[in-house]
Amino acid sequence: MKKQSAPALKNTFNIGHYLKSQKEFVDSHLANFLPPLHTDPKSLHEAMHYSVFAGGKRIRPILILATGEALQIDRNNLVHLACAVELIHTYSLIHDDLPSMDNDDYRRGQLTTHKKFGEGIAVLAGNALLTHALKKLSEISSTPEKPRLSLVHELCQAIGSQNGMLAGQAMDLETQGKQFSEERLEQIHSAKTGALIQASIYCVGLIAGTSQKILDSLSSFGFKLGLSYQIVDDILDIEGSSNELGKTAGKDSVHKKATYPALYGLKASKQCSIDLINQAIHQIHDLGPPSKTLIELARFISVRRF
Ligand code: GRG
Repeated sequence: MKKQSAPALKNTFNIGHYLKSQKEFVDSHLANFLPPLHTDPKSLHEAMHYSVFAGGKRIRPILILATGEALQIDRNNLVHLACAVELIHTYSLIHDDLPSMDNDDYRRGQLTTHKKFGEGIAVLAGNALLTHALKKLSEISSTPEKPRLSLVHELCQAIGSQNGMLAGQAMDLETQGKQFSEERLEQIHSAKTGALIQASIYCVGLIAGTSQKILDSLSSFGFKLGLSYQIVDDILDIEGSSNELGKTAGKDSVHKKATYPALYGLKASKQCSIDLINQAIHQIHDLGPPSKTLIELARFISVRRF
């Protein structure tokens, strides 16, 4: 008799439902995390709330929660970190959209902050989100002082001018319209987008008080995942519509930006993002079954369509 192969186990994990429920959890805390909406100066607080709630997938906070699940810590201990990272990310988007940067009219499907509130308030709203995030992080009562200081340090490093987000943005501006090498491209993407994602994941390890070995694995995982995230962002800029993306599509080639598709083409860029995710997943092999959701999320990131 012909042998039947064992039926494939049903994968009951639904990424769509998961992302929706985690986003709702994050959003339910973000409003209280921000300074109250109707307090002075009203225009500034209104612009901060507007920018944060204009939309957004909340991928970084969701990665933080999934990393927490992998390390088996209570997600309530990660709320401050998740909200702070989303505020920092939103600050970067507000400034990235300014006329002196990418000069965009739409973000997250809404008017950009400077289009809605004017350039002055938009600059201040970005600065205020960053400052508020760091203040709130320094106050987390559930995390002892030493790791709390370390996580503020890690995040500042990740968004600063020495290989952090600001470095990446500056290198991005310097490289526009010029020839660039493979190494330079990886450096720009890792700094501009990867570093904050990497630090977000690493900081969960700090809050969990995990071993240096696991911290190192989380760091390698986050590095590869963060780089893959920006490669997919480059791909979507070509393949996605402005409607799907909630921002103007096709701007990278107009601005002659350093991107993976510009250097390698679309097909090789897609393969590269998938390869990076497979390498990333390999890094957290030792975390075992609790990392299942984090792995699903990483896989989704390499093939996301929005
Ligand atoms: C200080 C003037 C001044 C400018 C700084 C910080 C900065 C400008 C730019 C950072 C560069 C940047 C915006 C990087 C992030 C790239 C990226 C992948 C953005 C999209 O992130 P998603 O897909 O977006 O998570 P949503 O809207 O879902 O949150």
